[in-house]
Amino acid sequence: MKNNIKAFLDLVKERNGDEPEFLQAVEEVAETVIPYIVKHDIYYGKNILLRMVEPERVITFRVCWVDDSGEIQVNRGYRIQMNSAIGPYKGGLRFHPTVNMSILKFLAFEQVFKNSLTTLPMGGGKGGSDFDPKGKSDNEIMRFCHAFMGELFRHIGPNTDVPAGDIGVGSREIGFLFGMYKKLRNEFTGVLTGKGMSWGGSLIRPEATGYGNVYFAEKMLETKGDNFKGKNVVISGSGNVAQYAAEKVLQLGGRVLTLSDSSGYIYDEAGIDTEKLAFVMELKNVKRGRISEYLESYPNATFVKGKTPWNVKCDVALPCATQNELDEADAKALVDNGCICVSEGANMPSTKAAITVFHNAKILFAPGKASNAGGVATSGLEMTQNSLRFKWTREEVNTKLKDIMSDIHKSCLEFGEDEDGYVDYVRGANIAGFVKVADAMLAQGVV
Ligand code: NDP
Ligand code: 2IT
Repeated sequence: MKNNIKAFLDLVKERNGDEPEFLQAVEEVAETVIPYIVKHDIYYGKNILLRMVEPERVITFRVCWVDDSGEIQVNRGYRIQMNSAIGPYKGGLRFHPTVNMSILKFLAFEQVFKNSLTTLPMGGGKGGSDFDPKGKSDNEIMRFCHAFMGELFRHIGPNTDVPAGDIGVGSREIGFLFGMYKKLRNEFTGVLTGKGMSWGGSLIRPEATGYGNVYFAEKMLETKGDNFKGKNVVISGSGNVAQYAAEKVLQLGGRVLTLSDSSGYIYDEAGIDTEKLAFVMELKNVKRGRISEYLESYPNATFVKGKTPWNVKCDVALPCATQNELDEADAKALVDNGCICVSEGANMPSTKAAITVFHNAKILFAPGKASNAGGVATSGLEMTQNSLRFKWTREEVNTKLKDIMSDIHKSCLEFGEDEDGYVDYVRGANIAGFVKVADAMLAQGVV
């Protein structure tokens, strides 16, 4: 078995040697899925995983725009159309200076498995740009988004590829992107998700990733007869996912102790309650400020510059910022401090060594492709509502989201339960995600 995995990974490395994040994501999948393939004749010998690591299509393009001082700026745009076996390509757009081929291929690859887990008919894709939205005016953001869509519109469509938000792309950016798509195509369609409520958006989509992550964590705690009541929760990030994860934790009776951004984290021993969270939402979403400014209103909190919050003692940890933000030493600190549950809101926030620490300590650990799937699942529900030309209520969407998170949890148990009863959610999510896509690929032949 080890040889099979090694031979496969050697080949993938040979072809993608300069893409460390992509290789990291592939390695995690290969180690859990190849043993399953070897045991199942219908998948064995068909090079299915090898087909799945090769994007169906990669698009890169130039994005030129004029900044407020009149200078011409040049950025790079991307869309990775990874796998369309079970539905149109679907996945977010990330605008961040660190965006490159490796980051987007890892995200697109994860998205294929995640979307398969949602039970909805969505293939996997991801895109974005190395554009840095920080410090840009609204007009600059608009000009960039319009320029970006000026090329992307050729490659997407409601039945082809449906982008959405990710880091640096929220409702403001989706609005500008949608406006340009509509102008160029002269049609009003559900080509993007995360749209505003008056022009095709779905209720609960803004909340969905954070809420879904907490619903998933709740399901994990339930397997131990436990829940969020009175739990101390450490959260990283302070963007879309972190904010709504915090909101749901508070609603379920937990205490939120930390939030962060790329400058450091705030620790509020008294707890970040509903009022303080409303302040954070205003600070981050409207004023577009830094999390350290929390102290100007709540001086009893502390700001720890340049650090992640994993040394803060907690019961539950929700990494909701970015990839590889939680390493082996952080994982050891969490376990030593009594943390019983880690549920990833971000994509691949835990390093491979960190996951090994969680598994060895036999604590509850959910990989992002399962626990953060609520966002894209609700995007799928937005697509359904667009096709129906209809709008569901908050309660209807929220109930569907909860049911989907519960179904994903069940799929993880089906494929991830060890003999001693411990659930390896990584194995469970990878195999459950793989099976549906692989079956579709087999049915469709070598294309
Ligand atoms: P936002 O842009 O709203 O927020 C991102 C947050 O993470 C900010 O607080 C940001 O801080 C922080 N962050 C970003 N990059 C880094 C970094 N390199 N180091 C430390 N902190 C960083 O994005 P989202 O909340 O939407 O996304 C967060 C994570 O969740 C990502 O991994 C994304 O892929 C994942 N995700 C998002 C979904 C969605 O629906 N939005 C769905 C599923 C997963 P700063 O402001 O300083 O950059
Ligand atoms: O990583 C993700 O799942 C997202 N950024 C959301 C994708 C989507 O299409 O809603």
